[in-house]
Amino acid sequence: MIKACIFDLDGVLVDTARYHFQSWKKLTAQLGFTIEDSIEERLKGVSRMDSLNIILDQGGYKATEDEKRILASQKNDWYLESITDMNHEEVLNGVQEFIENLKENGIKMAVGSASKNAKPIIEKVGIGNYFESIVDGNMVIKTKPDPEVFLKAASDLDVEPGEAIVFEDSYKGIEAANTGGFYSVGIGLESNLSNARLVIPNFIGHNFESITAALKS
Ligand code: B16
Ligand code: MG
Repeated sequence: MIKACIFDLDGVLVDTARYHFQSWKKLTAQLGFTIEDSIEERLKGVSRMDSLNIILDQGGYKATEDEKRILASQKNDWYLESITDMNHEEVLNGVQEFIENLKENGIKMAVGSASKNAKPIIEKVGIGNYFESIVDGNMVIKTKPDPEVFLKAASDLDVEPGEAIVFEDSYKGIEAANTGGFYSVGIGLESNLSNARLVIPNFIGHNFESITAALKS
């Protein structure tokens, strides 16, 4: 029996990916190289430092650990600047109706995100009241594909992984959900999320009943 839903943040509840990517592009421009748009998929759900390593690697840029800390912090400053005016309009289409339906069905809800900025973003877009727990990148040691972030959220909600659905937009996040023993639902393209138990393009037209029925079929 499904008692809870755990949501990734970026790419599932809100569209912050473009702000992350713009800030990374600004950083690489400063360092004197450009990154391909195709790299964006690889950065989904990946921690700030791991993302920086992927980007520097692509540009063939060697940096010391101290320089990396400065670069990651510079990127985060630009990112925070760009999300200053985020508001409810940036909640992805169909999300508000979906979480409202879960609430009506008595389903517990949590967020499990790699982002260290998850809490202020959720408050800014005005959906904080729906979630009993927000587990962010500051609260875990192991990053996705390790299931720690989702296991912590399930424990906060007092449910077993087998009683919860995880919604994720990244391959690594789906892997984390599967390893943790959760039902995994991918948000996006089947071709990027082939490891998910179910893939939907977005939440438009979905409710608790339609998702649980699709997971059982
Ligand atoms: P921050 P999610 C992830 O969020 C993003 O997908 C990823 O692109 C970003 O690098 C990561 O958060 C860390 O974010 O720099 O704000 O700590 O998809 O796990 O909600
Ligand atoms: Mg995501």
